[in-house]
Amino acid sequence: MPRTAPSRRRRPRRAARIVVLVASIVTAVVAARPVAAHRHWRAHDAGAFNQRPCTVPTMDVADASLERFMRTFAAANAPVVITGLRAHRAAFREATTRGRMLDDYGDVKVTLSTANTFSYDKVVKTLREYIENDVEKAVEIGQRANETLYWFGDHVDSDGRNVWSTLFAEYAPLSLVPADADVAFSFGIGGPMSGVPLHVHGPGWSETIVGRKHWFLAPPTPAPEFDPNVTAFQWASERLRRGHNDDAPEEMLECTVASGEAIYFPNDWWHATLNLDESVFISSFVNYARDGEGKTEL
Ligand SMILES: O=C(O)CCC(=O)C(=O)O
Repeated sequence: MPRTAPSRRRRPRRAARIVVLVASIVTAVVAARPVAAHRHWRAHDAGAFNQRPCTVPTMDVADASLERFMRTFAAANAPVVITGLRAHRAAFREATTRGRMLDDYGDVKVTLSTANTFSYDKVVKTLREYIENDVEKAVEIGQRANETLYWFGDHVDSDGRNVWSTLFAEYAPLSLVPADADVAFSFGIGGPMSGVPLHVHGPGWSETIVGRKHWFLAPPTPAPEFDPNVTAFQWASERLRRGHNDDAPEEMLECTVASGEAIYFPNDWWHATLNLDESVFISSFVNYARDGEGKTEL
């Protein structure tokens, strides 16, 4: 009897076992390999802007009702900051971590505006390029507004789809928004000292989800004087250095709106914004023409 026959029959099984073993080792090694962990959004030392007093009236969400807001602030066309929202926003914060934005939306093309008042130019990049190149770098004094890119507001793709509707569905509207009002959301991410110079439009809310956003607000008249081609950071820094207020004497209100806070910007009020940290935020532009009940329990 040839002695080689049995071993030839066993060899394929042994080879298969070796293949399975190698495959399991490779799988285990790949699984154990640390996934490139994404860092968190970063806080920033905003210098003199770390400690600005808030001159806008504030109200805790627990004391706020739609009726009280409409009577006290909407009817008077006056701004207000709502505090105490952070505990209600854990899920939305989780959906908008730096890692989730990169993993879930990194390849989505976003339309960026230049950071001047009239947002003259638009630049399209992937969200990953924007986060890793633009948000990463704090805006500096002397940086030109038309070379400073900012993402908020423009969220409809060229084919008319809104890839952000899934994310927006996770954001429960504020209770101070009437249930039957027309609401348009505008979501954004900004790097340290980015923002928008003075401009006006209809009323709405801006909630800071992550980071801090400093707001400047002035009533519709008199219109403040400003250079629309200077970044919000440069304008705000020069204003601070001058001892402020020659642009809109005594009328310019300021407040840092931190994570879990929302500001109401009334119709036609001038406003400028300055993100102090890497910040995530969402605005709700509201048609307050129609009255109604608040939407949620927030
Ligand atoms: O969030 C910002 O920085 C700008 C918000 C704003 O002013 C707007 O949406 O018009």
